[in-house]
Amino acid sequence: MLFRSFLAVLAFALLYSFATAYVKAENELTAQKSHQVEKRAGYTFHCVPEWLQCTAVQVVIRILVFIVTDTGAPLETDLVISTEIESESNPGVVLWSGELTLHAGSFFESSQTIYLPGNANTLFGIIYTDPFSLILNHELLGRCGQGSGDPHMVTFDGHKFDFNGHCSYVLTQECDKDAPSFQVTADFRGRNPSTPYEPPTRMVAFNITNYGTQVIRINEDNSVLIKGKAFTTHSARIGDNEGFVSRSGSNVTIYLTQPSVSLNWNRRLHGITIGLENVDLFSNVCGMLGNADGDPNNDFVMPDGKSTSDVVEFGNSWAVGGSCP
Ligand SMILES: [Ca+2]
Repeated sequence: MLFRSFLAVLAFALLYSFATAYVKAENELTAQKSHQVEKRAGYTFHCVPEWLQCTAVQVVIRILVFIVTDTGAPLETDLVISTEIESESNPGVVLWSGELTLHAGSFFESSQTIYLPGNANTLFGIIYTDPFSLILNHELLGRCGQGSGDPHMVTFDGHKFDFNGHCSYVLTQECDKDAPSFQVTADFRGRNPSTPYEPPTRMVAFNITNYGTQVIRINEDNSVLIKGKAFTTHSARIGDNEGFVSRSGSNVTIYLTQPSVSLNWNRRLHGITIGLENVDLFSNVCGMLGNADGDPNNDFVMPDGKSTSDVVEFGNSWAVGGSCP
């Protein structure tokens, strides 16, 4: 009797966990505002790009494909979907084409990671699939800003400029100046160590803060502090669920969960890319990497809200107080 009860509880638990997982997937779909649903050939089809991440030379888009059959039964045969991603900035230009395969027996499947050439800043993916016709006309899911060398900066909206300051500067932050939920600052120093405050300069160290508290520090020697403590392993979590840090050679990769921001630092190139991976951040960030509203012509906004066309005035306006020699 006890054993039968146990079996019943186990069966219920399994059923419940399955139902929960399924509902969760549906909720995740609902949470994504960018998908459209097509119903063809007995299927309800969801195509949900999950996140976008940039590096200096390429864009990575991972696409999650969900499929729900009318009967609620899993797929009986493999389903191959032809997909193209088109540039919105250059309509008609196919950036990527390939096939996504949904395997028989699955309800939904996390799928393809796609590497696109070029820079994410002007890239809007439009995904067409066949045989489902137009499935998706999605918004850009992430924006990437970057700086490298002495330093050549590219804002989240693709505006390029050079700035040879020698202080610490706000690269990006939530626009609330008193207590931004996140802020990334960079220390700029001269390429010649004997004249650290003379151009040409480059980025050498970073602070990432959360509501004013330092979460990550990348030092000039590429050592990393997580909440003030030295990070000596290959990878580590930040707090309970605040993100992670990993290191490989001269690269440091950081991912913050709240808000969804990624950073890739390459000390050898003195290059950093910052990815805003949540559309809620678009138009809600400030700093040297601009406002991420999609318009490259309005990025030179200073902390007081005024615009300027002078790159020196713009850069200097984002200097961290007390950081200049
Ligand atoms: Ca802009």
